[in-house]
Amino acid sequence: MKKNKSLLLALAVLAAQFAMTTPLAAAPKPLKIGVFIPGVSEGSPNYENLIKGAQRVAKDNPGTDIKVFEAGYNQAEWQEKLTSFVATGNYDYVITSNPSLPDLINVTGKLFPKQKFICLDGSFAGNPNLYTVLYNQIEQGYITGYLAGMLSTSKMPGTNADKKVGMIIGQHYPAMDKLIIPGFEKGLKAVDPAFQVDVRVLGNWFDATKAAELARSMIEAGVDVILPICGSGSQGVIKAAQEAGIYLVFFDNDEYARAPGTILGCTILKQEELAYNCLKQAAQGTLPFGKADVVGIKEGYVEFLDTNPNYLAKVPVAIRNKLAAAIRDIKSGKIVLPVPQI
Ligand code: RBF
Repeated sequence: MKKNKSLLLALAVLAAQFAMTTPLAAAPKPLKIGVFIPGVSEGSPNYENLIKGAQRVAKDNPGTDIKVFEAGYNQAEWQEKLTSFVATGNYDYVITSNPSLPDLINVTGKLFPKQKFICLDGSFAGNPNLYTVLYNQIEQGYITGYLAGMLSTSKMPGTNADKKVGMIIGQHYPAMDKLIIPGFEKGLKAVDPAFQVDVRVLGNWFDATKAAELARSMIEAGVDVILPICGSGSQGVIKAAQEAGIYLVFFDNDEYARAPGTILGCTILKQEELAYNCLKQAAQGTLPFGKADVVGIKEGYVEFLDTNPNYLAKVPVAIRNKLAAAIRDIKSGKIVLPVPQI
């Protein structure tokens, strides 16, 4: 008995020494995450990938609770819905993605001064409870425009001599007008300064029938490549492009499989990765709340998908080589595309 006691004592001393000298990695703690979707996730890859990023964190941190709230398409209701979501939630972090959200967070945040927010695809510095990350969409636009211009001036079937390509956008907003459109134009003009962009506004992020009509009228006017940025409305653009035998380039996500041979390029945002990394850092106490970051090609969060079989099969090698060179030039700093204040 005595022997057992002293053995136990020795073991306890050893265990205590081990605990003091060996810093064990902190076990991942369960989190309460609120995902606020300003719209509807289905058909909008940035939202779908935001949810996936949060779900990956939940896998790493067992016991984590995720609530996803879709605020719908009526933007006039978003402020009130954000406030109600935060009020009921008791979340460690509310994560969202949209350029218009920092302004709403600044209002709602005043009512809940302990709530931490993370906003991707948006930018605001100086709120100690908010961390934002903006994508360098000048780079994203440039790469996509450079490809669109080269496709449009190629001898590929369905193209014409007009130096005209199109965009169908959900609506105008500062990131669209100061980053995406100027970046796209810059890429086009790197192919030929005569290029013009025909920009049509859908007026929402879902109406595929109207998006198809806009695409048809553009195609009649001589557009042979279109970049749709209109959420689930893009399905209508795909239909019209397939009917007419023209080409599409896409933003945000790997969309090649939706229209093989029609969609000839995707410049994606690594939104799932970014959401995951931000939440992990927040949980570890290292996310710099109050700061506004920008990430682009160099940081690995904007990427052109150049190994897809549809891209390799359809896009001539001379075009692919030029695009690869432009991407290398952005990475090396030979082409600099800084992001202005939005
Ligand atoms: N993009 C989508 O794919 N789906 C949407 O429902 C959507 N809604 C938006 C609402 C507002 C008010 C703003 C400013 C942008 C919206 N976007 C939407 C665009 C999105 O933030 C991003 O700019 C594009 O997806 C291009 O990366």
